Amino acid sequence: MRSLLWLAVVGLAVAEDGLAAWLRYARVPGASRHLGKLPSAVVTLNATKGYPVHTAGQELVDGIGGLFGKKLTVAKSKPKGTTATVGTVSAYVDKNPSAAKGLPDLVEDGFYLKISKGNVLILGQNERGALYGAFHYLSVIAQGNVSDFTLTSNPDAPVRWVNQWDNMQDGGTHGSVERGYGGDSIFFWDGHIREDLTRAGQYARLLASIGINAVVANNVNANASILTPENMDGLARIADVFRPYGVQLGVSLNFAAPQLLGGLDTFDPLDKAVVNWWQGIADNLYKRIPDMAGYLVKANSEGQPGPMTYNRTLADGANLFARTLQPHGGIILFRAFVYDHRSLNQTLDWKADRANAAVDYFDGLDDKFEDNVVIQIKYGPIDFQVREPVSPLFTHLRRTGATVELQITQEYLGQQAHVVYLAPMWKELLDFDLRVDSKPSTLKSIVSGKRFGQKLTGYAGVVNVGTNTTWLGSHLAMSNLYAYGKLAWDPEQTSTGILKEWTTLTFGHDKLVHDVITKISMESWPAYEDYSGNLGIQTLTDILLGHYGPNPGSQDGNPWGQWTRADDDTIGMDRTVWNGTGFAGQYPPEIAAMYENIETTPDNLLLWFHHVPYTQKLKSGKTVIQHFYDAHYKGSATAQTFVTLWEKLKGRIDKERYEHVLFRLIYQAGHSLVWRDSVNQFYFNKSGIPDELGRVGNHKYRIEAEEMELKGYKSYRVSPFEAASGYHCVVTETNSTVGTATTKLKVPSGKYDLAVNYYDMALGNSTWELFVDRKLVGKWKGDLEYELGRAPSPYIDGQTAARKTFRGVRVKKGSELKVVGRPDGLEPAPIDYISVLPEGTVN
Ligand code: GCV
Repeated sequence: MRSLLWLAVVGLAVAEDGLAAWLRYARVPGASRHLGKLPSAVVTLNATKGYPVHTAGQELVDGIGGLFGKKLTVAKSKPKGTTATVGTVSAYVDKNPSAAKGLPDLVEDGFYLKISKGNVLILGQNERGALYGAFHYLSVIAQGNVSDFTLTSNPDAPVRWVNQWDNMQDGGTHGSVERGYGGDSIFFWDGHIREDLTRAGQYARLLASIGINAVVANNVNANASILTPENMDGLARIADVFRPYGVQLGVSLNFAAPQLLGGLDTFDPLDKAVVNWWQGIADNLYKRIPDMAGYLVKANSEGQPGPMTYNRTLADGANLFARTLQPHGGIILFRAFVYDHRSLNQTLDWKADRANAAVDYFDGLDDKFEDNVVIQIKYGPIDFQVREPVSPLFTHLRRTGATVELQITQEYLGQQAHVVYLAPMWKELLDFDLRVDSKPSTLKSIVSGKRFGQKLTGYAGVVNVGTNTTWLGSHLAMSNLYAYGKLAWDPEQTSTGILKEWTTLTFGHDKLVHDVITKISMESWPAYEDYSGNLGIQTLTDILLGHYGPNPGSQDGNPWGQWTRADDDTIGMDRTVWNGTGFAGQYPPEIAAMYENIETTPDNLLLWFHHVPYTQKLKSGKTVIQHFYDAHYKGSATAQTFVTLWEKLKGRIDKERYEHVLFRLIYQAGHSLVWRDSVNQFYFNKSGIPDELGRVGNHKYRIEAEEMELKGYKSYRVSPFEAASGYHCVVTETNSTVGTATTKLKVPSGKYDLAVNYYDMALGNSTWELFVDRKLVGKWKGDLEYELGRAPSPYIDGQTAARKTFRGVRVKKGSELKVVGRPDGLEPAPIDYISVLPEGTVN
């Protein structure tokens, strides 16, 4: 009876809503065969409740209990039988002085594992390292490996932080988590720190299991009110729930806080009153949180205040905070994402270039920063695009340490409504050799501190989890968070190796499950690049609104500097030194020379560095425009296969997660076609150059809604034009009129897949019904704004365009096809077109 109860508890603990992510501790196949190779008791050295060694002991008990059904006891000293001993090296050596010689050198947070005949020794350089070791051991046995081994594992870099862009209250510029697609903030609510921080503690647990040592909880676009005494108390509560996992808290600051909150008439970083004010803040924070990690600061960028407001340098700004942190041992991550969108003029200045900004602003400052300043640099010079060259700023900081900022939340990369496994992209960036002084200088060697010898370097990942039980809004997106932690610990790990581990821990051991997830994941970034933006032109998303759907025209003609400079004949940014913005010259000479020359620039960055005619030939022999057309067809075709691949897993994983992922993959498949058609139509109209294969603009299976017989519906011209097939859709005549669009089918009798392209705006939940010969084929609701976490939009555009497909519908020649749309709120049940596709065809 007791074991039944135990199983029930384990079963509940691993309810497959995603909350446990990769820490499910689900029963290992054939678990009972391995019991003899596992410890029978846990011994925790130097374990104080609320600190990592104590947590490690608990995790070992829970983990081995869940994975193998073996119930362990916890002891302070060695009981009889096999044991798992966990603690710091120093605590171990205190008890066993003679063992010291045999132990390896560990760096901060490193761990040592020795598994022998059921006895497990887990030692950390510090308490956090001991917990990392315990998680590592549990991960290994969860993957079914119970054999003996010894391992010394040290992190590649000391800074392994995550940033949350959580606003203090809902209704910030982009909701409660800026660029977050997994629900509200787990930390803040209504201007305060949440009372219930259970999820924050669970988040810390996940992060600790992948080696992350600090979380900045509030948005870099910081609200000064984070520093009120009440909110500082709240921050201390967050630090309290992080501490058992060895995760430290960091805080984002608003540079103007002395004025906004402190009542001073200035925030000049060299003003004595300002310095004193910030010192008071640091002292007050550390009084409450003695182990606080430090600060994160975004200054003089996108409207944020900073030192340049007072003609001070960025170093003056960073050092102000650094000095106030020094007595407390904190560090400051100072962001290099500095640019002035008010000064960028595309029309008047051919040489204007946002990409130049970071190196320009940091020029000459390398030796001006205090030792506890780290410069946090986005991987590319613009903004988390689907493909960017590595930021050249990494090569300009040799004395000051740098962290590379990666984005786990898929702001420009499908917002978790599209599956995009990012590890392959990050690996490419980390492996890129920047050839400083003509010597090997991979990005990973720079951010590990090995190349230039700085002490404080590493990784910062923008994660933006929310209250959704899936954390990020999508089960598959969690492989990105897992991979981020793994690469920050050891960038030599492979994308497929990491994925394999994650899949086993998240979905189990079934080979087919592994094959399918590997294939989908490994094809996902190339596919997304293919159907969004090619040849280094950037993501081609709507950069003025949600950064989600296609809108190539939005890139140009504004001061945001993500320009493509596309006109009727040519496209691309000329970033050469000889004729362009000079950006290529910011790299060390070998790399500069490669990018300066069109012949040696890789095709995938051609339009990043060069302005060329659409007819420019690539190394593949194709023209730029034909490559665009082909890539968009290829990428969207790949996205269709994700659905059929996933469907093979029906019954092989739990229904809850199977359905959740399937829903998203079907949506992605439809939206990839929206991307394909919008981008292709846009460049076809601009260039006037037809697709050699005659696909663009020719959709033989399509019936345009505006050409059907309309009752209660009217034709509506869509903007941007390319977001609608035939540039038009239909909308109901009023907000309360039911619309019908009817047509007689001309196709031969048979079975068809019927696909309806419609728009799901965030203004209501319209419903649609599809009939063939008055028989209901199916109905659906426009509620994607609730079903998907992606940025909602109130417009009929590429963000809201979606597709609903009904497979295998029998129709006759002459059948009546009818869609009935019922508007809701301000959403007028818009329909773009209906495709009548021979079964299995996607178009
Ligand atoms: C937090 C981009 C994003 C902004 C973000 C900014 C940054 O511009 O769209 O939401 O602001 O980067 O990284 O600071």
